[in-house]
Amino acid sequence: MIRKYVFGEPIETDAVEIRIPAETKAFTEDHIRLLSPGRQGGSVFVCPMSDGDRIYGLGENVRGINKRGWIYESNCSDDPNHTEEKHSLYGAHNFLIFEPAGGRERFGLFIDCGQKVIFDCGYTDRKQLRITVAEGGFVLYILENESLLDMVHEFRSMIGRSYIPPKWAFGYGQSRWGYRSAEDVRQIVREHRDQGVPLDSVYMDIDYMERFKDFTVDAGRFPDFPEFVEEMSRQHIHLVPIIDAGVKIEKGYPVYEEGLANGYFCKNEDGTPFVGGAWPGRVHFPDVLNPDARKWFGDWYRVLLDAGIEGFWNDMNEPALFYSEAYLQEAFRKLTSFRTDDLDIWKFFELKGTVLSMANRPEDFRSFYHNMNGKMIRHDRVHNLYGSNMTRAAGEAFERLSPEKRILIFSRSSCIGMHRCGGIWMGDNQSWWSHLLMNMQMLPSLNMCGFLYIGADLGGFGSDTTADLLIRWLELGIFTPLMRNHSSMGTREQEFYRFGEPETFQKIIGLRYALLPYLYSEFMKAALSGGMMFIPLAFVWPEDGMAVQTEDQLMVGESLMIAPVYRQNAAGRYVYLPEEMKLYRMRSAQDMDVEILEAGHHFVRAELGEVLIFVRADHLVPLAEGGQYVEQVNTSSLRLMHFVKEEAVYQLYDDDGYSRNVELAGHLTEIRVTAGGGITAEGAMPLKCELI
Ligand code: MIG
Repeated sequence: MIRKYVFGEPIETDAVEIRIPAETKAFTEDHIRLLSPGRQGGSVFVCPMSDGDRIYGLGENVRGINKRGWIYESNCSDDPNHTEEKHSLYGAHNFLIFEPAGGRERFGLFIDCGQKVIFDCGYTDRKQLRITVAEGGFVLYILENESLLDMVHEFRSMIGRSYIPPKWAFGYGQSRWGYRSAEDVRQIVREHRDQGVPLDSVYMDIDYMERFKDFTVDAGRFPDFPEFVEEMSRQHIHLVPIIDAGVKIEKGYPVYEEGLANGYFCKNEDGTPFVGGAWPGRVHFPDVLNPDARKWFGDWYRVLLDAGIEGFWNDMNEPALFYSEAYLQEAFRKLTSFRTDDLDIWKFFELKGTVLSMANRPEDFRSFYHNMNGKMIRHDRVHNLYGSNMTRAAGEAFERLSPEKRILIFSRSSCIGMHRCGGIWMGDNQSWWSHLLMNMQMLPSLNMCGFLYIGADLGGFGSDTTADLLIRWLELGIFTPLMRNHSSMGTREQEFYRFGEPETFQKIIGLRYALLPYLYSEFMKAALSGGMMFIPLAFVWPEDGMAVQTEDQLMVGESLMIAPVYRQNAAGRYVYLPEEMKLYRMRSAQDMDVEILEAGHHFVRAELGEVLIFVRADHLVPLAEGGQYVEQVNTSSLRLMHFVKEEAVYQLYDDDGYSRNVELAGHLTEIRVTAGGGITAEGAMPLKCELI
């Protein structure tokens, strides 16, 4: 059951795909009360909370799966320090489910708008959920449903099918900010292939461009780029270049010239293009909220598609603003004035602040405009839609330019709605053990909001990693659809071959490739049915008080539960089993030991390099032989991890890995195992199976 309420005059976000008639009577919900339908200061909703009430959702954010006890802000931010006290990261995901401890009714809530929204989940008052929508119109949806999982399905049916990448994008990717030349890339590929560590993609960060100009490739460092793309593709490697939001201001640079001539950049109040600072220096921001400008910007991806590129990542699209030209000038003036000042401590702080607070100033975000169908809309009203629409520009262009084949695209900034045209990565995390846990806890919240193709920088982006952190992180990363090792310039090098134990990496990453038939099936089934791939235990065992509190284990798809180790020097961890399960302790796809564990609390041994996979009763996990790249994985000969008490049935999904039309290309095989060990496989594809 979905009810829709319109407040003021909302700006269309295109987040919701189905037509839902708006309620004609005033807002009168039992669950949540409208405190002030204010204009200035926004609208405020409140909902009392009792002990044990929980809040799920809100997508990309810090802290646990249950969001209660902190205050979150949907305000897309370029903040590379994801510490616990932060309120916003790169995304704005305004969907939550309120799950009462007892008596009252569960409800879901989605606030559809592009301006700032504050979710005070019991921070100001422990007994109150308080939601404030900043000034401007918005649409509020209230959902009711039988269970948490049904509620997610209902929400997802509103917002439409999640983005589906090409299958190769489920392979392992190596990335680093700082690969400067074709030779750098060749070396990475050589190391992986020589040492038998599977690899499908190498990412190209801003270093590949000619002075950070979008849609250029530095000809000195990447001579004959199309030939290089071809050379890589012969080795089954996909190059994935980055695209930034800001377009360099430079006479003669065609992206700049065209954008300027057509008025496709964001504008100041006086109609001149807004000038900001980003990697290329002074930039204009393409007005991707204007449909014509969006199409124009998207068409530029063709330059790289024509060179043979099949995947992209979109960065700096919150948008990240190093400075605005206006503030820069003001800062210069101020700094000069300090020269003659006596600079007491307060003045000194002001001097420091003048420079240190230059980036991402709210005032600057209120100073420029978008042209939305002829109307000038101030940026802060639609701030949270900007990155989404940059990625939408790409997604829509790919549908035109590559109508048959799926193209990989994922974004840093996002908003609900963008889940239909791209995935996301979780941005600039750090090589901290706590961020491994944060990575895990973000996964289900993102799935709830429609984002299925997701992953974090494995090993950590900022700070120096260690071999054990990278290995433990990969032990989680082998389950995430986007599996990429990425790190920042200036940090310790993080490719597997920097650590002198190639076999460990070969085995762990190899396990990912063996699990591919299962992971791809679960991803596709989640995409096609509007379900989740990463599911909190609370959603599966809602009556089990212990399961409900377990936030460091997850179901991955229908058959298996993971319990990653996220503490340094731990040789195992505590695991809670809501029911009897079969543990596969895996050192590789071939080397494992198996035991059945009863329901309850366990300390489970997991040495470095051992992955714990718990299989549910009457469930199967198909395992392939593996391969050096996705295309090499043979999905027609499978070993079955299984825990069969009566009978287990598994629907295996597969397709050609490329076709956009998955309805046509996709096929299911039903694998059935009976208690006696009988196996049958029925479906489109001939399949050989054996039990392990
Ligand atoms: O201001 O392109 O999140 O993945 O390596 C930093 C350089 C800009 C931020 C991205 C990161 C990328 C980096 N970028």
